[in-house]
Amino acid sequence: MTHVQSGPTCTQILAWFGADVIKVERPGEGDPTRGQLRDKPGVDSLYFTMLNSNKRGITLNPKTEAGKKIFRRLIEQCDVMVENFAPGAIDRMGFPWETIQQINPRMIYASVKGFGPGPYEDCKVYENVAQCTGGAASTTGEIDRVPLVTGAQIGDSGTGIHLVAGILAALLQREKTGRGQRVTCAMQDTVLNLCRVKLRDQQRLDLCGVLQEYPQYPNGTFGKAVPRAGNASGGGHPGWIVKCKGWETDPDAYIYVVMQAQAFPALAKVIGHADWLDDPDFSTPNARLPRLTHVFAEIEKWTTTLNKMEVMAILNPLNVPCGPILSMKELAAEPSLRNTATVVEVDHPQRGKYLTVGNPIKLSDSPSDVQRSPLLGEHTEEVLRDVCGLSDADIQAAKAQGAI
Ligand code: CAO
Repeated sequence: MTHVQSGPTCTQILAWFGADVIKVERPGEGDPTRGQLRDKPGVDSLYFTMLNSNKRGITLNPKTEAGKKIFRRLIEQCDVMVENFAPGAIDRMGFPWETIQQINPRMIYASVKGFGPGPYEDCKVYENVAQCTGGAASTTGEIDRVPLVTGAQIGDSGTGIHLVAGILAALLQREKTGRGQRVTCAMQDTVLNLCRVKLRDQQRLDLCGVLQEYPQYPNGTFGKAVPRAGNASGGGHPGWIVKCKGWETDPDAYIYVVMQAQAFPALAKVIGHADWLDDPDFSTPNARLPRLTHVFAEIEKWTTTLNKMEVMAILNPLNVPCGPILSMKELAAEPSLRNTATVVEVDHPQRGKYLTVGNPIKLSDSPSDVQRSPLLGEHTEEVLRDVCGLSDADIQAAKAQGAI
């Protein structure tokens, strides 16, 4: 019972782990993402196909009489029910948690909502709303510029993945107790969880008045809340994005360099600053903190003489942690990601071949075999027969009612 992104990412991972995931969609329309951001008329969008791999698809309207009976049967037969509709939608269909528990005490019922219990619990929430209300936007962006949302879908896909963890824990618990349970994940909570280090910094700011590893230190000003910090590292070792050769015309000609304390001597030498190692202003991490802007500017003088892959090739053997800014174009073509099935080509009866991101979680005994997404209602009859035990006559009657 999932739609759009957060719920489908959760069930897609479960399907890659081998679950028989039955996606239940509204007859005639289906998940709205089937038709959103379409690149080919009349063909399921990449938005849909890339979030619904390895699932069977049925149409079912639990608001009809026949639909309610079928839905009840599904609850009896299945292990886990996942939904991410607006608050109260499943209750309004006539299936509150108490009813679901009564029908199948072993059922694990998992939901994504925008907010947890409190003043906003009835609100509808999309990705960027969660990023803004969970602390990500406030702490992302250039210093003194507008808050920024990130391209990583931490609210939607992030919550879906958190929900997977809850479901698997509940399944393990059920193996011991025989009882199912309710699993809930709020998108605001997930984003805040992923922004944990910024709440760390809030408390450090409250105590110390400054954050020494932030670019605002020592010459800028700190307010009461954790500020936006550009590309500062957020960890115990300073880091920054520096330009590489070609940056004037290539928007991705940059590399992230982490100034890890133990690798600093090698980094200083390779950029032509062996002098820093005996200079009390640069020789220790604490001495460098007020001079980070200068240090990264000197690193950049060196990186702009090389392309980002050359910088990577030189710094990695020196144990300097660094990462080139890889574009989606480059990632799509990266052979190592194809070899590990992290980027996979899938065939689809309507659209032909397309790329998708495979399972990022690798299990040694249970590799994921990425399959295409289902067409709308593709498996309705098969599931109603095999899982729900309906006869041909029952199926025809449900069809006549518009239940499927
Ligand atoms: N048959 C008949 N009706 C169905 C159905 C089916 N198979 N599946 C869903 N519906 C109905 C629901 O019952 C609901 O109707 P009511 O409002 O009358 O009860 C309606 O379709 C869908 O409701 P919605 O409010 O969830 O949909 P929306 O497009 O207006 O809102 C969203 C979308 C994402 C904002 C909202 O679902 C939401 O806040 N979800 C929780 C947070 C979440 O997951 N956000 C992530 C969004 S992107 O991943």
